[in-house]
Amino acid sequence: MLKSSFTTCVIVSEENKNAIIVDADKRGKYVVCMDPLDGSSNIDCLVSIGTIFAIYRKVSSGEPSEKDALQPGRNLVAAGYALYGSATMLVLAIESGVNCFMLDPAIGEFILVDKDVKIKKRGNIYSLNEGYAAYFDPAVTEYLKKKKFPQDGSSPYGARYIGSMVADVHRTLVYGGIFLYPANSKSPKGKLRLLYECNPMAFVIEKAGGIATTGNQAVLDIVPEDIHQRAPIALGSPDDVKEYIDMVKKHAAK
Ligand code: P6P
Repeated sequence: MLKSSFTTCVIVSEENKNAIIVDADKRGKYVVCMDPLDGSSNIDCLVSIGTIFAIYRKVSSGEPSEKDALQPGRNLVAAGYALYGSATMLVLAIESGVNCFMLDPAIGEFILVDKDVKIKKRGNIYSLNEGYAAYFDPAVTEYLKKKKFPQDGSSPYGARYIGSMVADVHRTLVYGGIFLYPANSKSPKGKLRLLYECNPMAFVIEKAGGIATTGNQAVLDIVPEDIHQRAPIALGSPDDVKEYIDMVKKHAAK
């Protein structure tokens, strides 16, 4: 579909080892990085899954190549996802903000249902796979302890983890809180892919007023070196992510 849209010249997909270079007679000016069906391991149990996309302009001169996809997320023109859940929702982030479109199957059209979406300043949900707790960095362990056993008289956070990034990020966008897939001793770069998972979701969350960090730097500032490279990520409500960043800094200072 993208090739026949005459708008793209390079396509990076989670499903393809190498970037797809569009035939010269069908080329356009955009570079698209995508995860066509993220969370597909959840299909058999009917958990929500999704498609994630990130769109850049080709900025280099000459023949398109895989290198045209190695741009920092700051260069994104647009990004977003389609969530296939109890309804089908298209979430599109552009420079001016985030808009949500729900599919109305009766008319086969996507209807604008949430305009200029902004994430809560602080939520009360944390979301990560605690099955890796044995391998967590001390900063992650202490951050989680603070969420579960707050010492300031506040209520503990709720724990929610679906294991499908599009569903976990959409819940975070709508309800607030923090989603994390941090690095750990078994996965020093985390698991999620920078170009077609971390960057597009970071772009959506930042355009909605949230923060997306590796713990040490903004995800969107990473200059990619490989189209399938991984990156650690913590994203969501600004106050929640700032608290996490402060915890990482505290442990880095030790
Ligand atoms: P884990 C799904 O396989 C996926 O790529 C993301 O959608 C999801 O956030 C993550 O992996 C889940 O990974 O290690 O918690 O099973």
